[in-house]
Amino acid sequence: MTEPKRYTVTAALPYANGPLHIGHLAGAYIAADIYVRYLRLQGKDVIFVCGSDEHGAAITIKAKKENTSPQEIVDKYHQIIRDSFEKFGISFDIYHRTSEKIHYNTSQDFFRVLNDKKAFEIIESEQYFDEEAKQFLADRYIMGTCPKCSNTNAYGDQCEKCGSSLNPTDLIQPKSTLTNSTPVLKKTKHWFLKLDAQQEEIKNWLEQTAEQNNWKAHVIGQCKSWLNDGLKPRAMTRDLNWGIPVPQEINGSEGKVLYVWLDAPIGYISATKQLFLEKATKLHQFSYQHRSFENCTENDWEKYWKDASTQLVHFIGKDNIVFHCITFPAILKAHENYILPSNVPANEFMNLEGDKISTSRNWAVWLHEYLAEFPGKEDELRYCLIANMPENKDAEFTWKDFQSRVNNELAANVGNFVNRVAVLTHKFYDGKIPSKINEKDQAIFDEINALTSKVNASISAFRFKEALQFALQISSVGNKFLGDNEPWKLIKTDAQRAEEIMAVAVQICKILSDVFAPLLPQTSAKIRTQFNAFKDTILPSQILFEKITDEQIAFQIEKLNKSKQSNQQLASDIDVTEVSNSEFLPLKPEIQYDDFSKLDIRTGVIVAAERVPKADKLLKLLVDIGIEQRTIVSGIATHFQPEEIIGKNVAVLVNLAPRKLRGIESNGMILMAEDANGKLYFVNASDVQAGYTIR
Ligand code: B3M
Ligand code: ZN
Repeated sequence: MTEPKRYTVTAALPYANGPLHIGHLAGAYIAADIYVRYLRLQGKDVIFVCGSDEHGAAITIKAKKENTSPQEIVDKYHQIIRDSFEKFGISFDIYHRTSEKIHYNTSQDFFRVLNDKKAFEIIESEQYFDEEAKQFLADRYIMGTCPKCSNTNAYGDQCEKCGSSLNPTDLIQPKSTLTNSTPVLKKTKHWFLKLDAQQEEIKNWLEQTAEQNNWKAHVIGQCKSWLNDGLKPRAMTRDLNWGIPVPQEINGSEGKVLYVWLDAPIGYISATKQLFLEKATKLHQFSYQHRSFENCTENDWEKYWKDASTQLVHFIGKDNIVFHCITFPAILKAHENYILPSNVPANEFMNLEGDKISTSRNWAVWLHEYLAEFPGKEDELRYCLIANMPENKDAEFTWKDFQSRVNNELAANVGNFVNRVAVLTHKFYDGKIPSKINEKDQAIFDEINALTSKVNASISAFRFKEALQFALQISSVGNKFLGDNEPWKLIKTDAQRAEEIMAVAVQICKILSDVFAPLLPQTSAKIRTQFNAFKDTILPSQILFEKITDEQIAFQIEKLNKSKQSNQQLASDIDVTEVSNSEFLPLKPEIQYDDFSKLDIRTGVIVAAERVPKADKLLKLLVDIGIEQRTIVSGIATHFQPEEIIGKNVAVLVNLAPRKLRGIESNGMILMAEDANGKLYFVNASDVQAGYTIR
């Protein structure tokens, strides 16, 4: 395959509806950042684009939850996310947002072109409409009972209890979450991308590209299962008031916005346009680029999206595979003139302490909190997330593992090596770097160079975990080299040899700093600084990695336990309602007030009670109802002893027609409450006397 001329690397646009957590980092951003830093170091022409995804129901639902406007939500979280990325050192060339004008224009232009090229068909279908809120309901705005498992809180697109994927019309007793009213089906027209017509074309392209570029098995596997099911037309518009309007001049556009999954990936393109616009006008500040943009023009963005010698790579999490491997390529193909991705090295999910990361359950390690609680330790987290990266299967982050990896791998291996070299250089040579290398030490360099090549090959193949392991082997080799040669002893017997050994050791530190540059950029920079860029005299030695203490870990685990406790509380509250929902009797049909007012219910006091002979269940009661005393026969003998209920306040239905039970005329009925297990309780108002009306 010919070497690409340039690279366009994208990382999924996070929804601006919440802060970032470690799942985001491990899913897409660290992988993308390693790859891009690596390409830059190889002198490649590469751009790295990302931004906030500010449309879709994800945003409007969050706004509703926080009782604010979608605009406030996206403004707030865009800042938080952007800030966390920057502090953590994810080296985007631009972090854009989909609310920018340039993005609206780009997306609407795409829509126009697709429309002109007949990539859409307009399909009329029935969708749920909330008559009170006067709007069509996005899937997530409809809740009801799951037809598969009877969960009463299933969403229009999915039941979170049994995991079934649903259509809103599958729900039993659907309710609008906006107004709690029952939505009605109403006809509406939408623009559907004719994916069915593109099936063969997409299939051929995918199979060929995946084969040629060695796509991950789980990624191509997911694509194949979509293709096997047969691609179906997919709606690219929505009836919503939050999003990019369908271009006005198109017939029937009123009230319609672009589907968020149409505009979001176009966000990569508009971010690129913005990047070159800023570069061309020299406005651009936030950049890790080494490549000079000096003579670029604002039109240069096109090379990164339209030139066949550009390689396009999308870094995403596995939940976004279909949109990046099928829908977006189909859009780009239908538009024509655009290149398609060469690879989509999606990661799987990172779990946390045995559970799925969940924003709503606050089961996450939030990036902004980590940055505040472990200042200057970005690489410690980055290291753990790479070492456990869910490249081909779900993986797990635990705080204990974090501690042991930092202490036993980073500090004990890398930190220890670099520190020993720095300390000895100060001790023996007043910090002056020994530089005389003896040819006979070539073998050690051969070994290390072989490892360096392996690191590079692994990064090129998107195997970041493996790359990190090879990188760590370099410092293991360094440690062993020092241990085998013991320069601290040699210095007394053979000073020249000791100096040669130390010269090799310093070189290994330099190689480590180079190899770590894409993987652990902060560490790489620290080593370089410590050794004064490997020129002349080094700086006073400093610890590279502090040990993570048991207290720090206990604090984090405690924090998670607190979320777990409040979740359990929440779950048990829910359980109570769920149990009672299923065990209470169904509600009776509605009655009018008149029906109710026929009942004459009064407070009473039991003045006497005795068993009814030969009737296990019956007690004969004398009840004071204020106006008179009544004999009432009640079926409560298996629940109460006669003597224990004398003096009890009760509620009595006094106008029930008399009836005879075991020969005794009963004049009324004592009201009882019965729980799910059949246990009975008196219904009473405390502190009242007999004779009051209950109504
Ligand atoms: N915002 C979904 C997500 O955050 C979506 C990705 C868009 S990438 C173009 O998982
Ligand atoms: Zn279900």
